[in-house]
Amino acid sequence: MNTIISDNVDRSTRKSVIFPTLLGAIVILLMMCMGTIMLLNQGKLISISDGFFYKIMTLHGTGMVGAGAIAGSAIIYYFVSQYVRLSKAIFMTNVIAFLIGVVMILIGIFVFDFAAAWTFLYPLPAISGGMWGIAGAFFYLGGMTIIGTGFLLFFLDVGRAIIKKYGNLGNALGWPIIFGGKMKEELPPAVVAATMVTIVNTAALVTGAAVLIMSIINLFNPSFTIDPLLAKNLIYAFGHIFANSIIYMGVIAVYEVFPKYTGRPWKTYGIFLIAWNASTLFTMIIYPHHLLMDFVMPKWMLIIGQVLSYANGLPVLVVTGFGALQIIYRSGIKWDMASLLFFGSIFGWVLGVVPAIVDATIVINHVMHNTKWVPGHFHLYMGLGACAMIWAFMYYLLRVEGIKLVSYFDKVSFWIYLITFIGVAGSFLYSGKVSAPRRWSQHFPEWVPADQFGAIASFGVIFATSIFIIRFAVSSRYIGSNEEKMKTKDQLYA
Ligand code: HEM
Ligand SMILES: [Cu+2]
Repeated sequence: MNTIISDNVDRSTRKSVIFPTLLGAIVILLMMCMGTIMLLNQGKLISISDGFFYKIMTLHGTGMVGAGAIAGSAIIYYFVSQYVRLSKAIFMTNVIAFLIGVVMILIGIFVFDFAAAWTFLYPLPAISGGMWGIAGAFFYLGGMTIIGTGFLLFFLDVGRAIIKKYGNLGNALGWPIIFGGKMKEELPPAVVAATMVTIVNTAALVTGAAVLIMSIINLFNPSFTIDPLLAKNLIYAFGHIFANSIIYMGVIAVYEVFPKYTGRPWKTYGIFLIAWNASTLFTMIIYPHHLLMDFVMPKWMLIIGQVLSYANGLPVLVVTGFGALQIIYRSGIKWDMASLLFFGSIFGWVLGVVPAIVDATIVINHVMHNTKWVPGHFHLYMGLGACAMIWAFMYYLLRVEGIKLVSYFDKVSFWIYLITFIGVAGSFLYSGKVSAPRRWSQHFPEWVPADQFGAIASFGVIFATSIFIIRFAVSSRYIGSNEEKMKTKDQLYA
């Protein structure tokens, strides 16, 4: 059987998403290698200096989130362009800013030894105890500022385009429908999700820019100081929101693609819209769950942080999970790489939310928060959720061009990815359970077996990811090509 999958995206848009998607994917793969080096070191299978561990930890944390977001911006640009007019120039400006920022960050880390982690917690960048100088901190913080500015431009443009068509962001979040009215324009789920991401990320990026710039000024003029608690609040508001938004960017693709595979529409209805509105608000106000250990924080903020964390992603997760099941159930869906990966990504997202909810409980958090339990839960939903959505998007881009992808190799890679990623994240959760702290380059002997297990599993993740990327890279030259080439494509994987 051969279902024809197609969409209304024009050729120029198709072509322009190839580079950022591939760039994001390759950076993720390289960062996975950094992760493996860290695990091998924690597992005493290799030995690197502590300084080097913290450098690659800084790079891994920063790089993963940045790369996920740049690929996410391609997903937004690709699908949302069908409904509103986005600026290609601004989309590409963001990609260029990203590249410049990455180079600066690499210089900061590898030339000038910056290793304060992605959290760049004030005043650590300026006071490193001789580990790195002002130059390292400047290149790192400056690179982050440039990347953030690029993303801010991109989201401002998405917001502008949405407002132009829908009048205001409230309409694009479906308020008229929620309050029982009707809308003139059709409101596809992709636009609702893009609006949510635009709102939360604009807030995140402005917050991030503020604290980055204050930190940079502090580097050169130490008499200019910031309240450290305020700085921490700003940093975590920025980091929590921006990292979380990646999955909501990926979900846009889920909403667009399943209807094509099943021939059933994904509609926006009251509860769906309420869920997205709730997650918009929650995502922005629950970041204090990162500060539960800061006893000087106002208690009400911590309570909001805890209580709403339970509910944070849940509304969107529920409507997305149920929506997907409803659409797929008895639809005769054809399982190819794109549909498998999209379905797997929802599964991974659900799986990752469970340990997150456990951690968001204050009593448990006091015990668990600085353990590897925390990276454990976010590796589950970032790796199996957000990244799987990116891999799915790559396969979808090929599929929609009619490139046949029935290779056994790809499907085996899917299962390897799923199982070994559960292995990596599971090893983190287990380490957390046996009280291994997070961010320790050296582990006690009791913790070592789990690290070794995770390290071995990570080779499977790297292998499978390489297959996904090679497949996309090799076939991507056919994306946006003309009819004639399409014919040769059919022969390619027939
Ligand atoms: C093969 C896959 C991966 C491996 C082996 C890996 C390994 C690691 C290790 C060993 C750590 C340090 C844990 C500790 O605190 O002791 C870490 C931290 C982290 N990883 Fe991964 N990782 C992988 C994939 C990912 C993915 C897909 C993402 C996100 C898209 C990600 C994001 C992060 C972040 C944000 C941190 C926190 C860094 C920090 O604490 O400053 N990782 N990873
Ligand atoms: Cu958070």
